[in-house]
Amino acid sequence: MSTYDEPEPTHRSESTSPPDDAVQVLDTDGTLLPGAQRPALTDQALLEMYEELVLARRFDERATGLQRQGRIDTYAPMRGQEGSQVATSFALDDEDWLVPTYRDHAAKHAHGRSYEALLTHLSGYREGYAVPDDVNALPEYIPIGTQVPQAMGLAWGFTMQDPHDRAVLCHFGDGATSTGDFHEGLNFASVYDVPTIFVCNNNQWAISTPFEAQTATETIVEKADAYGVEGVRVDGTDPLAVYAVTRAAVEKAKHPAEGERRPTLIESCQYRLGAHSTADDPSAYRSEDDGEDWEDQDPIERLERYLYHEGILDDDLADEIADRVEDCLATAIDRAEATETDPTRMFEHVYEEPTDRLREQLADLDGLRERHGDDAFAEVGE
Ligand SMILES: Cc1ncc(C[n+]2csc(CCOP(=O)(O)OP(=O)(O)O)c2C)c(N)n1
Repeated sequence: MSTYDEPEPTHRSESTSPPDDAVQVLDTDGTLLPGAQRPALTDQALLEMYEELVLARRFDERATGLQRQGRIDTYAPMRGQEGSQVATSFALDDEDWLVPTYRDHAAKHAHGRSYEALLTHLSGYREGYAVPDDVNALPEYIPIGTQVPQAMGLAWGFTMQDPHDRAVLCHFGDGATSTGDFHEGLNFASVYDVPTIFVCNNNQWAISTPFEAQTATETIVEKADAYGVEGVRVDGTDPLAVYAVTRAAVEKAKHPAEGERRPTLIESCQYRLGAHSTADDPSAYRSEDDGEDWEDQDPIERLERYLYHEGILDDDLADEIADRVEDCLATAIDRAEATETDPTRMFEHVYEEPTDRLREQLADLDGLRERHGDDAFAEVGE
């Protein structure tokens, strides 16, 4: 006999927006909040951040469309989360490393990956997963939480090199904080004082599991205390606030003051406005009014209003940016779709020396290609 009662499914998360204790710089109307300061970003840098956000939103729309047409594989949308992604990458220096998840398209692009490369890997081409020589970003992680100790290990490795002033920033979701990897990564980083910035993009849902069912604590950030690292809770829909707290964490990771610990845990509070992925139907597990208090928290509109208030952006410039964004994405899609590769490359780099099994599979594929020609494979893909 079971003594365990299945919990009733929760159809509404209890999140409110913005949380009272989260760091904010901008009000939703785009004005600076009392006592808040504009971070040390030039007008030009702010415009670049804005363009990056507009690009991210359009990439999301275009990628969703491409997936619906069968032109790319399953896609994880980021609507509502772009502000946090772009701002954390803006806070990194080029030599710092980004360790992203499957939802961090904008974070990767803002740290230097091209949208063409991102589309290439979303189309299944191995080339899109390669870590380029000139961009310090790892490919996306699909297993939840595994990147946390790995990012920490990368950062720990840097401390053993000379010079070692490089930080590693690692993204993960609220669901990842329920994995052992999250706790091991934080603990190790703290004990060995490793230059890592752990960013939990708390979008309130881990597919159908709401935040309240994920943890019995009120917040994620309070877990930082258990590991003796600094914890900061920030409004993830306020790009300037996210930039400010992340930049401070990056500085501390690389140049800690006397007695200061290098790692930081940032809880970036936001809401997943769309589906978990293009294979998900959120109406199956969350009510229509869930997250409605997040709806006027659009990170792009928030920064846009600020830039208009400050006279940094006007309609002409906004139109110019919108046109540039369309051109950039059209070119990225054309180039990604023109990718050609040899399918046998999927057998390379699995092991240093291919196993007998892999050799057999490669020989099978060669045989099929000889008998049927490559066009037969293209037809299967259509
Ligand atoms: C180790 C592991 N367990 C389960 C899954 C299946 N899975 C894919 S996404 C997901 C939810 C992740 O939620 P969260 O960490 O909050 O990130 P989000 O997708 O909301 O950004 C799960 C359980 C997985 N990918 N890896």
